[in-house]
Amino acid sequence: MGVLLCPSQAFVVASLSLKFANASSVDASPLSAKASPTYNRSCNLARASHEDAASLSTQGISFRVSGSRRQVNDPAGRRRRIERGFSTMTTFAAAMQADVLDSAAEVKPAAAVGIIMGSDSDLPVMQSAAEILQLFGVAYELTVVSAHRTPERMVKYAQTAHQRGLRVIIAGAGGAAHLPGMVASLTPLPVIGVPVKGNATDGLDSLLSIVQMPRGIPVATVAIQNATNAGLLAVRILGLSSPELVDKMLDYQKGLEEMVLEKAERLEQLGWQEYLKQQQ
Ligand code: RP5
Repeated sequence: MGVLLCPSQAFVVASLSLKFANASSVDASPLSAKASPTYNRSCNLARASHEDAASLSTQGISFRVSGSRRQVNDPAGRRRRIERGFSTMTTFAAAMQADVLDSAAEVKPAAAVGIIMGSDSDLPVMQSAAEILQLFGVAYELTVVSAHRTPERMVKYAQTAHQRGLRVIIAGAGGAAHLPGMVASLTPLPVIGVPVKGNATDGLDSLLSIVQMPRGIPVATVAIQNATNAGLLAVRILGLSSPELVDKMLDYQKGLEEMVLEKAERLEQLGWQEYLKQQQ
């Protein structure tokens, strides 16, 4: 059994296979965990700066987490600290009796991108943005926020987004597509708008609603239905502070190039009639 502690609850986990953002995790040894700012965030220890601290006690064992350091006192009062960033909770498992959450093994990294849409009917289009973020390993959240049907929810979402750690918002909407623009007016974050094609028109209504923003409130608008590009643009924005994402983007672009070159070669070999026939 391994243990991950959050201030309000203690998680007992079968083995310390805990995952943290940035793929940082874990010692192999049971009952040890890596404390990191992300860990702290995951636990709501502190929307917290690196140095914020939280503590709790369980059956006489007290824990203090402060940034990337952790001290563990066992019941006998012996203090343990292994090294900056690590603690070993050797006496902890036996003492645990607090909330047991099996899902603790699935500690989610904080979302960097918020994907929102005016209706669940937009989801078949907006899922492409989520797929891209998954491909690049970018943490995201996804939900429905309607500018017209849930205006108060929209205001709250947009005004708190940057405080919650989001760095980019992707907003999709169809018809009178006011969501991206209104969200952009309420947040300092970059907003990427996805015009969704409705049933009544070809999507031009959504495109113009999203793209024709007044000076001062930009929305980066992608093509109608093109949530894929919204995801890719979000990755590129995040790449400004992540060399790893830049490398992944270069790989992705290389993949596109190879795909096209392969198609061109095949087309040239087969001739266009046979190529088309084989595509059907
Ligand atoms: C917009 O109205 C939504 O973004 C959606 O594209 C459109 C239709 O919504 P539903 O009637 O399908 O919920 O606000």
